Amino acid sequence: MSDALTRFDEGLQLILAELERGAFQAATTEQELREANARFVGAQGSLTQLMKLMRELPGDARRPKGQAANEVRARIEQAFQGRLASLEAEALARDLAAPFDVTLPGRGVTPGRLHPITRVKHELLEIFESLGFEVVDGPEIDLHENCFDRLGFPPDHPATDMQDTFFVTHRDRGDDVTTLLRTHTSTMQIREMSRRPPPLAVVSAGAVYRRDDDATHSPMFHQIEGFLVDERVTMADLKGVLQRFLERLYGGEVEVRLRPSYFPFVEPGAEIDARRPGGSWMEIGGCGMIHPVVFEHVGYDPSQVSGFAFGMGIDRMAMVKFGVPNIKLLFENDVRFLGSF
Ligand code: FA5
Repeated sequence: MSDALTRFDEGLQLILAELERGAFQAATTEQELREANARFVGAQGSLTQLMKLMRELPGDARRPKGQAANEVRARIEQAFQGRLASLEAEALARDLAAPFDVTLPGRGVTPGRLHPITRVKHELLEIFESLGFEVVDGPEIDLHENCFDRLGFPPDHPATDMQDTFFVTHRDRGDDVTTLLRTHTSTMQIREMSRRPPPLAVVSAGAVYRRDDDATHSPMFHQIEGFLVDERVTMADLKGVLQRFLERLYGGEVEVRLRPSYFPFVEPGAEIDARRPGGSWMEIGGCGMIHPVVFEHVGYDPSQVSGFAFGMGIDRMAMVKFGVPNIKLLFENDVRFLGSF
């Protein structure tokens, strides 16, 4: 018998003996078990080393010895898998047997919720709905005509200046039409009145955009617009609706003051101020009787119909309601802040 053959046989016997002696049973962790396995079949393992002797075996012995080695390899694998399964079972049994403290605080799920602006917006819309107004929605990108021209803004009005408006496309740049991010929700007056005949009572809320930026002005903010058109509508109707609206919003007595002001699309026009008992006057938005020129631009007969319109800032109302000092806090999306409402 060749020397290599003897060493090969003895090597296999040694490995089998080690297995018999419980080479894997001694391992008490998966890490130890894997180390023990590597001592047989790892790169430097005893079986791996033994296989290198194959080349030196006599030709007719290679096949049976290769088979014998493969059987040993299979036994190693079987013993390894067996011990791995029992280690896992032991770990599970330990976990289940460990005392379980039902008084430990649970891992809470944090539910999402609507943004404070969205909540105030819904509240405002619901109040107007209860007063008989229909709720509609409109686009934030609109035509220059709907935002300015058809509302009676003269072509050189400062609000149409690049200073105040974000333009999307511009005739001056060679585009077909001038489109912009709406600077107010009054676009909805033109859109809705052009679509259908009077009478109508409509309210619409959403985001508007201006080149404004300080503690009480954000480049993106929210407005709610309302308008009512019928025969013989008066300023008294306007004030009555605003009065009712504010009483419901603040849940009690509110004084409403209309302070003369100018907007191209109303005549007369006014700022809306409100005051709760003992409080100070707060400016809420603008309002007025819809200008005859607006009626002409939407195809209504100004001698037949009259109407009122109002537009209010939602963010300012939310700031007052929630005591938020800076409008930017509302839009920074910091959940530590938003989660506190
Ligand atoms: C208008 O936008 C008119 N469209 C309102 C109107 C409608 C008048 C219908 C007459 C008839 P004004 O620019 O004042 O008006 O804005 C209305 C309200 O939006 C303001 O009172 C204020 O509360 C809010 N607002 C205006 N600019 C900002 C801003 N940058 N950030 C937050 N709120 C703003």
